[in-house]
Amino acid sequence: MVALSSIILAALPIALAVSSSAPDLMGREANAAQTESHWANHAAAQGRHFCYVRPDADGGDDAPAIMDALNNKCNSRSLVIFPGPVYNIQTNMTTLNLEDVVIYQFGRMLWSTDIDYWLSVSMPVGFQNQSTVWYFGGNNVIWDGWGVGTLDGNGQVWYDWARSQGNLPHRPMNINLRTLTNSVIRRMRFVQSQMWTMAITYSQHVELDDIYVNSTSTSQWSTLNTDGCDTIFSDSITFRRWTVSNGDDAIALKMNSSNIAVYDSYFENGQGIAIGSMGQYNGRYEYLENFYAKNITLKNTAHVSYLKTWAGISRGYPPNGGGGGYGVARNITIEDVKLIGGRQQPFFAWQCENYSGYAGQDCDSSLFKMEDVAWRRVSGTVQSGVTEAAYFQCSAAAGGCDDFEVTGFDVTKEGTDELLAIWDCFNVNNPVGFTCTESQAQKMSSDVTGGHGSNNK
Ligand SMILES: *[C@@H]1O[C@H](CO)[C@@H](O)[C@H](O)[C@H]1NC(C)=O
Ligand SMILES: *[C@@H]1O[C@H](CO)[C@@H](O)[C@H](O)[C@H]1NC(C)=O
Ligand SMILES: *[C@@H]1O[C@H](CO)[C@@H](O)[C@H](O)[C@H]1NC(C)=O
Ligand SMILES: *[C@@H]1O[C@H](CO)[C@@H](O)[C@H](O)[C@H]1NC(C)=O
Ligand SMILES: *[C@@H]1O[C@H](CO)[C@@H](O)[C@H](O)[C@H]1NC(C)=O
Ligand SMILES: *[C@@H]1O[C@H](CO)[C@@H](O)[C@H](O)[C@H]1NC(C)=O
Ligand SMILES: CC(=O)N[C@H]1CO[C@H](CO)[C@@H](O)[C@@H]1O
Repeated sequence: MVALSSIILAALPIALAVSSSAPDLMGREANAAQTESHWANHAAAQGRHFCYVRPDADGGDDAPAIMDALNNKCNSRSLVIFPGPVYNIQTNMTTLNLEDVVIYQFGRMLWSTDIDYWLSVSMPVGFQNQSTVWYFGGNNVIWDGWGVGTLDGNGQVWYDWARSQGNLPHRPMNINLRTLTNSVIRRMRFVQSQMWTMAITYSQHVELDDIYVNSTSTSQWSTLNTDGCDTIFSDSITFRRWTVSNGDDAIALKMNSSNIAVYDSYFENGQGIAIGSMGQYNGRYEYLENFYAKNITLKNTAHVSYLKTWAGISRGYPPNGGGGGYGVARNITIEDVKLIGGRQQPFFAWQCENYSGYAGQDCDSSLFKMEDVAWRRVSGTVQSGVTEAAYFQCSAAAGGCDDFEVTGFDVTKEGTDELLAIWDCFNVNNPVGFTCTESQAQKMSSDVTGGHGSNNK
């Protein structure tokens, strides 16, 4: 059936084949089935250099050929086709200077499982000791996977190796979108990432549309640290129609992220949307501002969203220790949320991050300010053990949190119509739309060990 339709579609006029508004499956089949000469003509018509990168016939390492295309012949004003089916990635890649390049990826890039090799080459991302095995950047790049193009980190070997321990040194994320500007990544699939799926760093004006992320473990070991995407030192990044199924943050904003937006997305099993953590670097200022999310469905996630800063007292060093940083998280709005079986408080904020031992101490010491945060029209259910709507631990030294708003809240315990009614607050000034119920400071440590998530911070 599939083969037959590809043959028929391949014979159809080009106009249908390249129309991105063609029905999804037909569009994909038609394009995957196009010949090299079809794409060569397409490139010529647009005055672009052309690269058609086939996988190595003997199953050897495809990374050199991919880099050669993106760094040399097809580095600028180009069309690059990856017809597939499978590219074996056995060495690390750096492709940073693309200019006006269109990439159509129909195949799957599959990373090898040589953990020792990858640990030996993983390249620094420049934050929290995070590292990667692919630096990708450029200007005016369109990278389109037509719903089939896939990066597959072969993550199960990493999940089994990590044995549910967080932030192991040199464990690489799949890709670091780095100094990427005015670009679009769409219809791509990212599965079984080695660590984080991706980080976007030093980038501006990037849209990521119709993205599928799934990192699922089949063993007893978890997919801790398999974040969908972290933004760091970046501005104007838009996520549309993401599906994320993983064991950590779906999308996380980290140091100096601004004007980040998420629309029409579905997140399951992980932590939800993370704002932070922040203030991890002693004495350093950072900001997270102008975040907007709308129409988000979360299933079996820890939270809708959580904000976290480290304590004001610095202990240890990143990635696993830190604190003493300051700055501001402000103008954060999350609207039209459907929650299905949330695992913990829908809303969470706290200012005393510290990995082990000192979690929950010095909670009033952070100078990091959190303000102007709104959650509007949040409905759905949490699992039966959850009692609190929110846990907001704001730091006294920062003057507490200002202008926290929750309106249109309708979250009940599964199987009941019992609305969550406990709003556990510390130093929340003039809450809007909710009333803080009496804080129970002594409850704190049990709430905390109950797990706001010992994730990657
Ligand atoms: C591969 O990794 C090594 C070690 O991090 C680095 O020196 C080298 O530049 C990297 N090569 C590419 C092509 O990314
Ligand atoms: C993080 O990086 C710093 C600086 O390179 C290094 O001193 C430290 O040991 C690293 N920590 C871990 C846990 O890898
Ligand atoms: C994620 O992958 C797992 C394992 O393949 C699968 O069972 C699950 O349905 C996938 N989730 C989504 C949202 O596609
Ligand atoms: C909300 O997002 C979902 C995808 O998660 C999409 O199917 C739906 O059309 C969106 N709703 C609106 C009103 O845009
Ligand atoms: C974060 O932004 C602040 C304020 O602009 C700036 O001082 C700081 O250098 C930035 N941090 C980094 C690492 O770029
Ligand atoms: C708040 O963020 C939104 C984007 O979500 C932006 O349009 C608006 O201008 C920001 N408001 C302020 C006061 O910066
Ligand atoms: C993981 C980590 O760095 N945690 C720190 C929490 O605080 C204690 C006390 O100073 C440090 O020893 C830990 O390193």
